[in-house]
Amino acid sequence: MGVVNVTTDSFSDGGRYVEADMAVRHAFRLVEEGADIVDIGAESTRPGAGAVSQEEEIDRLLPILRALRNERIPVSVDTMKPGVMRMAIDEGASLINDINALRAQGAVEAVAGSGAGVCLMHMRGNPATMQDSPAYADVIAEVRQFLAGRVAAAEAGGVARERISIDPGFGFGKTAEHNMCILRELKEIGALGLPVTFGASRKSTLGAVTGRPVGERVCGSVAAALLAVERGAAIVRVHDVAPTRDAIAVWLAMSGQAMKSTSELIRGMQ
Ligand code: HH2
Repeated sequence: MGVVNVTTDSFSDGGRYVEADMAVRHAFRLVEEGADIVDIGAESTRPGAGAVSQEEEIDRLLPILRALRNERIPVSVDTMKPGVMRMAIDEGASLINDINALRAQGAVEAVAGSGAGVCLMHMRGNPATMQDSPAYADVIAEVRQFLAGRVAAAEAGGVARERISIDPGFGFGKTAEHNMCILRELKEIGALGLPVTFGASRKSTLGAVTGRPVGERVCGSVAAALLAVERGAAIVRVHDVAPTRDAIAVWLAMSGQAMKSTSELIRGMQ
């Protein structure tokens, strides 16, 4: 899954693709590099980022969704707002990627009535406060329990299990130590029996490990994505598609496995 941030303030690429035509060009580039899904987000979730109104989010997303609609590119929309989810589904999005795991009022209903897939992510608190001293007795157990609860809520609201992916939320209300534990124990998240999405791309924990600023975290990001795939992730959400794809292709070839297409997974969800 390649990331297209249509925002002014995303931590790694804010402002670069805020014009619709640049965002569309970037989406095509990511597909050329080997992305099976493009994930388009119009509101940064960086700690302390400014809130974006529903109207603004729709204004940013709509021209991009329309431009990609007939291109047979599976599009994911990264949003927490039910109104934006409904618009995105109407405009042909295959997947709703919700860092808030459909907790907003009306979010389950917005997805339930459609054939779209949904990614339910764990986040402690909200983006404004999530990094204020996050603490867990057992981070894996708590993330698992939260995700199991959100899957149950989605299913009870009419979202078929086959349409759901889960994400432990690397960097969302977690210290670097928590994040490393999540990657180390990723199979425990997969043990819930649903496809796992994982996103560590360019995040600050990789900076803490490598000592590198955000623009120099490609190698660290590729290493994290590869470890996640090796530990069972079905979808890795990345900014640097080509190097990630190469790393996964080499690992699969060396271990005698074939590359799986996540677009097949998404089609299977519909
Ligand atoms: N991370 C970010 C945003 N959306 N969605 C899922 N499912 N998993 C993630 O780990 C995840 C996500 C944050 O990264 P980015 O979009 O690059 O930054 P920003 O939120 O500043 O736009």
